[in-house]
Formats: sequence, C-alpha cells, structure tokens
Amino acid sequence: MSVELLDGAIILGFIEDDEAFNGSVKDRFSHLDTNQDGLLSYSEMLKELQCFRMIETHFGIDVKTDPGELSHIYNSLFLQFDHDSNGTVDLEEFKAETKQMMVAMADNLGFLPVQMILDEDSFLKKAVDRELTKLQSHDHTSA
Ligand SMILES: [Ca+2]
Ligand SMILES: [Ca+2]
Repeated sequence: MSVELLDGAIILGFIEDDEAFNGSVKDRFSHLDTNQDGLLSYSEMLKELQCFRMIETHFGIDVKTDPGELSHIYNSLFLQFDHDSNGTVDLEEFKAETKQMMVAMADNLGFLPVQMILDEDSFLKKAVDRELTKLQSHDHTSA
C-alpha cells in the first residue's frame, strides 16, 4: 500500500497506452487465475472485486457494509464482467470491463488530483508508476 496523487489524465493516459495497459491486464489476469485454466471464476475474481469496491467506497458511491449486501454487490460486479453470462470471465471480458471501469473512474476524478491509498499491484498504481517513469525519462532528455 502507498499513498499516491492521481488524476483523470493519468488514468486515461494509461488506458490509451495499449502496450502498458494490455500487459498489466494480462499480468493481473494470470495472477488472479489461480488454477490457470484461462478463465476467472467468481471466487478467483473476488480479490479484484474487493479492490474495485474499495475504490467505489473511496468515492462515496456506496458505503454499505452489511455482509448480505456485500455479497450482492460482488455478485452484480461479477455479472458486469461476465458479458456473455456463462459464469466465468475470460481475458477479453476482463480487459473490456476493467477499461470501462477505469474510464468511469477517470470521469469521476476529473482533472483535480486526489490522494488515494493504492495497492502495490493495482491498475491505478501501475498508471501512477507509468506517469512517473514518463516524467523521469522526459527530464533526462531535456537535461
Ligand atoms: Ca481459473
Ligand atoms: Ca463470460
């Protein structure tokens, strides 16, 4: 966990960078796919869903903590990922929905930077890292 400064432009820049974004999505997918069958089941997705839920709570979108309500929220989040409703999430579904959620997040953030507590292996942390690397390499060329 680390505290990072984040704005909408950092997130959008990351999503639009195909190489960085697709690479991170693949990494994350295989990390979550514990039985390595190329598909994510509900239980495999749970860690990721909890991560998204933490972000939603951060934005005050939803602050319910009742366990029954929570499993309902995770269920509907999972259904959102599972586009063809076959009970599992494949890489394409995972990529498409992650992208959509991050665009929504960028819209929410706008261009006013906010401080957020980020997981080391979260997509948002990767977006921040990418931005920092970009700035550093820019400094090198201009110096
Ligand atoms: Ca699996
Ligand atoms: Ca599916």
